[in-house]
Amino acid sequence: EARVALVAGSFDPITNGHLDVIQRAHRLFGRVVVAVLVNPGKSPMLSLDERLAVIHDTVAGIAGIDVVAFEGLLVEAAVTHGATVVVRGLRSVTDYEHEWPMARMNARLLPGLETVYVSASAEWAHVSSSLVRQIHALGGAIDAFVPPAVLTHLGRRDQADGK
Ligand code: COD
Repeated sequence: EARVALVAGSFDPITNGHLDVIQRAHRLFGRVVVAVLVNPGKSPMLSLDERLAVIHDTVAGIAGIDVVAFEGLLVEAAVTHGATVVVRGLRSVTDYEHEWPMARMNARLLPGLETVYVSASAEWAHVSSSLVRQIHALGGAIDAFVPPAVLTHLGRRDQADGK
């Protein structure tokens, strides 16, 4: 029986690095739930609705990938959506140091929940949402780092703002 993999994050905005992790999780497990954290912290670039819409547009047409919002504990989202494995991307030793206690804690909170890591692709390992937000806020081009739907969405918003 196919396992459902949970790929959770703030996705503010989704980057090509995230998309790579989602596609690889899909290849490994066949079914993926992309879980978008409701509150991504201070000064979000995209609202929850925008982050959901952008990810929907990006994975549209790929059978077996669902996009949901979640609030509260990751383990609760896993239970709600029937996921038994969490897939995370690892860019660096620093990522691992941050990831290890989360993986162990999540397994304590939900026995049997496994965390699987995919190593970041060399092409995207330097890309993070926070750098993309910074570049965009300062007027730089982000099109090399994010799926096209991010740009479409930002373009629509600028139009609505009369920019
Ligand atoms: N290449 C490969 N992987 C990447 C890249 C890249 N360029 N960029 C990011 N990633 C990976 C990250 O390593 C991560 O695996 C994933 O993509 C998502 O990244 P982010 O930064 O968007 O999301 P995070 O790390 O901020 O998400 C954190 C969670 C939402 C998972 C976390 O806050 C959480 O679990 N919150 C719920 C509360 C909870 O349960 N807390 C207790 C946990 S023990």
